[in-house]
Order: sequence, then C-alpha cells, then structure tokens
Amino acid sequence: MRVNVAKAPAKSRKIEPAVTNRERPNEPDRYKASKEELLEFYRQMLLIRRFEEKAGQLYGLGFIGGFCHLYIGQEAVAVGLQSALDGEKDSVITGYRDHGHMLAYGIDPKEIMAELTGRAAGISRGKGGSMHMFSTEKKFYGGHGIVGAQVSLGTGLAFAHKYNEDGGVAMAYFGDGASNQGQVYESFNMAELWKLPIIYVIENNQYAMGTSVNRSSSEDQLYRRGESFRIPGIQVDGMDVLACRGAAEEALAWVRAGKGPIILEMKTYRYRGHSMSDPAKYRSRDEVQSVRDNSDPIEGVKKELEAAGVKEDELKAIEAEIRKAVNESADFAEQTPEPDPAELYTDVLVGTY
Ligand SMILES: Cc1ncc(C[n+]2csc(CCOP(=O)(O)OP(=O)(O)O)c2C)c(N)n1
Ligand SMILES: [Mg+2]
Repeated sequence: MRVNVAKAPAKSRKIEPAVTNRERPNEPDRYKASKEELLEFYRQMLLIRRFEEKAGQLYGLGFIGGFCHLYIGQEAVAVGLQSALDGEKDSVITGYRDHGHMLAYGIDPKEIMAELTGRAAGISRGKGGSMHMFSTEKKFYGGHGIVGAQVSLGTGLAFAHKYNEDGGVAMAYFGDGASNQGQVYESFNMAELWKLPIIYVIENNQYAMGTSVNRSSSEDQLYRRGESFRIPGIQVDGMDVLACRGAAEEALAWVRAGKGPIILEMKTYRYRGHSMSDPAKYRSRDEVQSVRDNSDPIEGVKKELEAAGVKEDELKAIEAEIRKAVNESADFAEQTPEPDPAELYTDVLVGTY
C-alpha cells in the first residue's frame, strides 16, 4: 500500500453535515471592521510576528533554552477570535504554541519575553518557559505541553463558567494533530451533554510535527469532528482576520444563547518548523513560499487598510512602534535577573498523600 504524502495544504471540501435534525449556526460573514479596528488587527498581528521573529533570534543566541514553538503565519486566528471575547469574563486555554494567544489577550510583551528567557520578572516567574505560561488574572490558563490536555482542562473551565453562572465562555485551542487524541472526544461528549459554554478551536495548520493532516486523519474535514456528539462545526479561513472575527461572532452568539459547545476549524499554516529544532524536511520550500505569497494574514489586512485610505506612512509608523516595543522586551528579557534559587521550592506541590 502506498500512502500519499501531502504536496500542498489540504483543500477544503464542502460536505453536507451529518447532523441534520438539530438547529445549526448561521454561516458566518466576514466581519465588517471599522478603520480603527482594522488598524488594531494589523498592530496586533504585526506585534506577534515581530515578537516571534525576535524570540527565534534569542533562541539562536542561546538566551532561550528548552522548547520554543513559534506562531508565525497563524496570527489572524488568535487576533481575530480573541478580539471578540470579553476579557473580563471569558477564559482562554491553548497548547505549547502560546505566545501569540497571550499577546492577543493584551499581556505585556516584556513579561512574555522574560518568561522565555527564564527570568524572575516573567509572567510565570521564569519557571514555566515558552510552553507553560499563565495569567489567571487575565483569564489565560496556559500554555500546555501535553498534546490535547488543554481540551479537557478547557472543558473544565467551561464547566466552572456554567456552575458559577458568571456568563463567561471558554475558548480552547488545539491543533490538527491533537484533534486525533482520545480525551478530546470524552470532552466533546460531556460538553454537549451538559451544554457547556465552550468554543473548541482547531488550529489546522496542516501539520503535526512532520505529519501532514492528510496522512494522519481519516476525516480531514476537522470541523465535522463533533458530529457524533451533535456538536456543530464551522470551517473558517484562518489566514483572514476578518473571517476569523466573523466566525467568532457566530460561535459566541451560539454559545452565549445556551446552545452548548461549537467547533471552529481554522484553516491556517505555520511558516516555521514545528519547534526551533525542526529542519522541516517533510515539505518543500515552494509550498511555504506559496502560502506566504498568496495568503499572508498581515499582507491581507494591509491591503484592506490601503483600500480604506490608510497611507503608507501611517503603517510605517506602526511598524516602527512595534519594533521598538519588541526590542525593549528583548533588552528587558536579557537584563532582568534570574529567579532566586529558593524559588525552586515555591509553587510546587510538596506533600504526601
Ligand atoms: C500526549 C502527547 N503526545 C505526543 C507529544 C509530542 N508532540 C508534541 S507537539 C506534537 C504535534 C501536535 O501537532 P498539532 O496538534 O497539529 O499542533 P501544532 O504543533 O501544529 O500547533 C506532538 C506529537 C506530546 N507533547 N504530548
Ligand atoms: Mg498542527
């Protein structure tokens, strides 16, 4: 038997949903953003891009150790979706590719970069690193290294929102690879049964480490993965920030109306390797270049801005402002002290059962 290796990202195939005997969400429209909102999307996506490029450099220079997974290419997903959330009450949880989600939730780049370099001023006091960053204050619950674990934990967050009647919605992100994990389906079952307020976001960036989605998934239309649990799903262009925001609006309307969970499959692409130590031999340079040339989310919003009459100078000024903020975060992360050795014994479970 010959297994086909993907030459290009999986194409969308429109398939009629199997679940027909229940109400379904509306097909989302692209979000109609004001000029100010478009500028804010541009600013946030560029911040993530430049932050990640800098993190890559610091890794190369040895300032960052351990694992480091970059979000370059996927910026529209976190920015578009999280811009629709209510930071006062909604919670977010994701996997190890988490810097962009933190930045999109308004967390200070200095605290994130200092976490990457393992410094005491980092958001998790330098003890979490790239994969394990938290800010419960901002309702950001990590940063998880175990593939798929955040789906069950996110379902728990949704349970807490419902139990406490706080009106919040949980957004749990996971990858195409994670979508084949068993605990995801146990979580789906419970979430629908109890009508929990959760948006499951599958960031389908086409690869799980070196394995393409077509090579690993018998049902590669991942938005359909909830159907045997009666959870509806929507497939979204994850390279278009306005499509992402539009989908978030529909998903939130569904969940906030008490109709239970929903799945958003975001079709996206990561430009860099799986982590900093990935030589990316499983795909061609041409494949990556063609996505960069044809679907880059930042270039896309730049075109929208130009059409809205924003001048090149204004965009250049934003670029300069972001470079400055990112450079400052890197300087801070290099210079601020490491945690005191006594910190080895704080915030860890020490005890007997
Ligand atoms: C339970 C578990 N199995 C395997 C791994 C090793 N691993 C880390 S990332 C990864 C691929 C996950 O890919 P995907 O869910 O598509 O997310 P992406 O990296 O593309 O964001 C694997 C297999 C792990 N960390 N945890
Ligand atoms: Mg993936």
